[in-house]
Amino acid sequence: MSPVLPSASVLGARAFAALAGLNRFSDEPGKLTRLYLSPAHRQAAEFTKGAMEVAGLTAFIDAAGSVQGRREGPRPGLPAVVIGSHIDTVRDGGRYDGNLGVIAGILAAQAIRDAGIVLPFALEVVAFGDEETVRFPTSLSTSSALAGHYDAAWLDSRDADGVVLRDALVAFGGDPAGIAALARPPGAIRAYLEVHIEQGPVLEAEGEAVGIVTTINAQCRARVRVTGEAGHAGTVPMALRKDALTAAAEMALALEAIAVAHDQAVGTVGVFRPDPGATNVVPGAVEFTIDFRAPLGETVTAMEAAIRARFGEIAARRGVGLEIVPYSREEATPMAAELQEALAAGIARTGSNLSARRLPSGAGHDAMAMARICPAAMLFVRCEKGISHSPLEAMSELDAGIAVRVMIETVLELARRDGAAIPG
Ligand code: HGY
Ligand code: MN
Ligand code: MN
Repeated sequence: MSPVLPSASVLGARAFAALAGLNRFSDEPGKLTRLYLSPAHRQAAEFTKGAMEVAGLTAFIDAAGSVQGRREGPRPGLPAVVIGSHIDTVRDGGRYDGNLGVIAGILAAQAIRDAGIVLPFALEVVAFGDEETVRFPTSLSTSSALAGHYDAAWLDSRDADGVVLRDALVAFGGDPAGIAALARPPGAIRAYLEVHIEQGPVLEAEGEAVGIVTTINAQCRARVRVTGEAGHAGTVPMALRKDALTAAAEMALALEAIAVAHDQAVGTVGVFRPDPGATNVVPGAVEFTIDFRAPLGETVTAMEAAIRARFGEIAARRGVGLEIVPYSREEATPMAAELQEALAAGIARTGSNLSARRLPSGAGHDAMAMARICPAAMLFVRCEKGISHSPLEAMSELDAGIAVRVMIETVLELARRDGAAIPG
């Protein structure tokens, strides 16, 4: 007899109820801002640990601040299928980016346990804590810890208030010295799966609830510092100014032009901090960030060369200093073909009206870090107008339930492929 599994509508209601609980925790009242190692992150991690335990997982908050939950297979220590995503958010972010994937994993684990299904592997759910890389200049640091690619220099990085990551981690209850031990040995993870809103318009435009990610675009992020000469806004003649802000503004427009000129590329200046930031002072310095991406790694490399050339020319012409410090570089990451097929089978078992639409991801994900040590794949879920990294991020309860059900069916598909006798 086929396993008794909850319907997509039941799973959707459970998902939205759990998200309502999780999204109570924010560092900014009235907005959803949950930065890595913040008080809200700690509260969210505790909530997530509790939800994992209710789902039958043995859970703990690890040395880097991720929440890990695990249920053993027929005997302890077997390789695991890991379902993961992140519970940190951008500032004033959406309710579903990352959070949905963690809740989906927990609900899938719970439904498989409730159906009395014995999987031929361990099942894990992981809630990473530093996917957005908003607070510290790191790059997927908590999933990199599991992948054995944690850069120890990240521990000495500082946030905008000068707080050192190492100190914030200790205050959070983490353990800098315990991070290296989080690295999983080769073969310990059979597959990494992630559910995530698409954060783009394709699925909605095509009337598809879910889709399968083929590859994740390459990306690079850097901090840029422009140094000119502060001066009195009323007395320094225009011809004598070394205005750091107008130089930085010209560089921001140059980044935009470089992105437009490269195939399917994007370029963004998201942080822009003039110093001293006073109405009547010619800015002496500006710190800003650049984020540029493209489907191919070589395109990102070409963009970086163009950025250095154009920014250097602008700085020389305007007589200002320039420092470009890259802090995050992720290569284009293809998703495992075997797992894409398992997701397609999971979609087919979930609903005949669903299709296995393939599409690339312009957004970065923890799956990029996990793909370094195991096969990884992602299920995209439709979101309204493709809006994300915004409080306007929205999706339907039923689509959330469909995604959870697809994740359940995909895990069962992998179990069957590994020899488990699961009817259906
Ligand atoms: O920026 C990104 O691509 C991801 O949302 N952190
Ligand atoms: Mn995300
Ligand atoms: Mn995001």
